[in-house]
Amino acid sequence: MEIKVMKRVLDRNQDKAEQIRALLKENHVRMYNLISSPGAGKTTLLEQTCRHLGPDYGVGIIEGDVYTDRDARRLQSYGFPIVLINTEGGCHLDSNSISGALQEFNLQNLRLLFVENVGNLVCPSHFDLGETSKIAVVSTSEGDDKPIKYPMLFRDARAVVLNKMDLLEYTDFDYNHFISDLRQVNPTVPLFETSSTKGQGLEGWFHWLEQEMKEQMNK
Ligand SMILES: Nc1nc2c(ncn2[C@@H]2O[C@H](COP(=O)(O)OP(=O)(O)OP(=O)(O)O)[C@@H](O)[C@H]2O)c(=O)[nH]1
Ligand SMILES: [Mg+2]
Repeated sequence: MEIKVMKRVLDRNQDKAEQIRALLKENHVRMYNLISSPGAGKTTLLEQTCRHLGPDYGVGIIEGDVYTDRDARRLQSYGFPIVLINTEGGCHLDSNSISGALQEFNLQNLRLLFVENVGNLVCPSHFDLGETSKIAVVSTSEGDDKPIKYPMLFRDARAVVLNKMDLLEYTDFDYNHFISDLRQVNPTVPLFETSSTKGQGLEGWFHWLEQEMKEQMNK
């Protein structure tokens, strides 16, 4: 019985996600769904990315947070439209809430929409938001075993950011182990090794994003 209920929830979510994907495509907007465990550095990465792209790039942000507006406030100063979704205890965003949030944007002014999902490596991976791509963010202080323990996200991700590289030497994170597990789960996904607080290693991420946007223009 419970399984049937869950299937209905996921089916409904999937239908709405497909509608969102079509709407975004029609408006030439790419939507990136950032997923990580709490504190891996999603907001910090977004701060750096917003700073790099500048206010005229056509960026929008949907900030998913359980209760607070703290991350949305951190991102406010970059001058991009931000819509906050408080899940009130929910461990992930769903396509219905994204659909509501999209009505707050003028899609014709947007090229790139970032979604910061709720900090969680499991639930957000199961809910398609209609995104163009999922981005997995993981950090060295979480341990090197995440790709194998949470393969769904790493399998689906179009890019992986390994953040907090500045802390590598203070942890027991085994870099080779991480790479070998990641490649087992996803042999080809681009990997960016960054320190978002120190601003290191971000050029590759920025370059990849810009290439993605160029691809969009050529479509
Ligand atoms: N040393 C170090 N700290 C970082 C780095 N990136 C983020 N942090 C710190 O890690 C903490 C969490 O970063 P956030 O960007 O808020 O992480 P988040 O993934 O948005 O967290 P939630 O929204 O709670 O899931 C903050 O204190 C950041 O300053 C990094 O590359 N190196
Ligand atoms: Mg955050």
